[in-house]
Amino acid sequence: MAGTLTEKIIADHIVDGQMATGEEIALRIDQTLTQDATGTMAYLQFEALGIDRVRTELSVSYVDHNTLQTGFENADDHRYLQSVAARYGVHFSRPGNGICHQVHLERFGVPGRTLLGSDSHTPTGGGIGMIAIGAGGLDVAAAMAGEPFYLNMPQVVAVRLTGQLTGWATAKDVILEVLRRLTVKGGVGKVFEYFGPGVATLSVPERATITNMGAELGATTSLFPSDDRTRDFLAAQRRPELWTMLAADEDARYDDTIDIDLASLKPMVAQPHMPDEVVPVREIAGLSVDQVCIGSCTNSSLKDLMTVAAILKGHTVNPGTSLVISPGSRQVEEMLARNGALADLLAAGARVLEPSCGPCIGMGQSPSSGSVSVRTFNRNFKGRSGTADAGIYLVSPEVSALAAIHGQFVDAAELPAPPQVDLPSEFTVDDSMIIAPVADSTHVEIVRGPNIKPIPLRDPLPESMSVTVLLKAGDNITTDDIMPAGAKILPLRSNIPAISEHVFEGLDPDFASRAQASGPGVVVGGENYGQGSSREHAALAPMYLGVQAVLACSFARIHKANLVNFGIIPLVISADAYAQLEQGSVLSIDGVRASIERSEPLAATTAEGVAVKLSYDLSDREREILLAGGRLNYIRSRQA
Ligand code: MIC
Ligand code: SF4
Repeated sequence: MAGTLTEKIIADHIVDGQMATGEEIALRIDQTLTQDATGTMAYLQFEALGIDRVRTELSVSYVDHNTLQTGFENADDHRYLQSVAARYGVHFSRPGNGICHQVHLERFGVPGRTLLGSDSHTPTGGGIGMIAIGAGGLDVAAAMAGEPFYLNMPQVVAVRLTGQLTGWATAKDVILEVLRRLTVKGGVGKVFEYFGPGVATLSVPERATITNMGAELGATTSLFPSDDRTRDFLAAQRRPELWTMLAADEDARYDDTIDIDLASLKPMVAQPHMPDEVVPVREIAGLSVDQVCIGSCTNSSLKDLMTVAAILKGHTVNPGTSLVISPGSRQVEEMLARNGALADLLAAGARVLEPSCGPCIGMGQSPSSGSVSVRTFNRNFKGRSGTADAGIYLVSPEVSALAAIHGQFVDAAELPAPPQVDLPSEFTVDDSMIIAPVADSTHVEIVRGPNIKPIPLRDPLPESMSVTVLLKAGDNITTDDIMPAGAKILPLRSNIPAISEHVFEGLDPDFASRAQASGPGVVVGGENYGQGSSREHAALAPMYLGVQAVLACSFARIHKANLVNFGIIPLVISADAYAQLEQGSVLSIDGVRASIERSEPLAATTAEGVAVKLSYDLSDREREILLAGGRLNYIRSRQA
């Protein structure tokens, strides 16, 4: 039967279930990646599984998020990660070596393989023709232990690219255009497969920009075929033997098709505070810009930064604007240094940071009060930058370089085409900052600093519940809303009691104390609850505070899986029920266990006697996990 590329790679890896849309399937995972902000929990959970060595083809632990060391915590966590990697057979990419997704693409990605990463932008690997999926740390720990990854068979949407980008339009504008059309919830339950004659006009790093930011659609993943451009990329990275030609069959059937004529695209911008608030840059030309940040896993490749250097060459950054650049990897930075582009960036007045996530996750460089910050990143959620009242605008590196020079948004349509940069056919390959595991590692001692606290566990699901609505939130609540990040809170990622004090802090500073005072509770949300990152702390910390269930109109994929993993029931309510529930309402839910056992809907009754129907969309396996009180309990009970 003719197949999409997605179906072909899934068919190669499926170990359970049927490839029917919406059905739960289990996939064999070839590669995993973790980063430091989610990795400490992932490895603590891996340790709890009691396996002697990872069972994947390749597992890599990156340190790229928590790189500001304002106290001992992050440095201690890095030491833990390095030692636990050495102990269990995991490659360790040292701090300073770059952002996980950029480095993984350069050094480890292989067309046709599956990659599971404890970071929502893992689909970056789709740029090289992988099925690369973001998940919570516990799912990644289980994959390292050789367990399959479970997901619902997604719909496959074709994105047909024709024509060629012209002028100042870039790969970033392709994905901004998709976001403009589909919104931040338009991709839930879908894989976006790019094809058509326009594909060959895009290099692998450009493709990776598109698959990376496909995460903002809520998509399961996005991917490109593996073709001659992929072969060139792997050859430039001195890994030519890993290339294979991969594409969908000519007559593959897709669930939907989107057409994009690359030649028609103009520079776009996502305005505050959502990645789908997209308009042409022209519409806001002249708006004054206080800060420009270039980097992140979306736009920090050698081509991106060489283009920025070529645009900035001979200019000085506008006096009213601060320009910050964080290269994607040490490879990128070293090549910029050797070819002179770094000197051009410095001469123009750029503040160059180490290769890491940096300002993208609020790890430094928070903008000034009420300011406009223009970024090449992928998320502009309110407050994520560390400045609650700043407005974050997402654009291409080219548009951001113009903003840095002029101190305002510039409509590039009026300007001559941007400088074209020549990329070398061979990249500087030096893996000395990646520590490969050794064969006999049983003697390796794992180093744990005082910041690392045990993982809290939940009891098995109770028979009935009396719960208070702790918070009523709106649509598109992000995991940054639930569990904020930033330089002050991220160092607490391996300390659940401490980090839980910050749950929902930006929306409601009293949430944590109220939750602890009120006993068992629930959170009410609208559509697309939990969009954004993969951080399982957005489930673990609420669990620690006594949250038993989330009642929402719909859920984002990764967060829903994280809720189940930590024993919080993701319950679906109607818009009417949403309207009836208020903060402070007390609900009684009877027969919880029995109903979940029988796969029947639940009902809650308010103190006023109003009945609210609570449904759910959970596989048999997920129901068992909930009954056990979470996935760690579930795995342990099965092992016993
Ligand atoms: C993000 O971009 O929000 C992060 C930080 O990379 C997260 C992971 C995390 O919270 O550690 C993600 O995207 O999954
Ligand atoms: Fe890091 Fe930002 Fe990419 Fe998340 S989105 S992995 S914080 S660079």
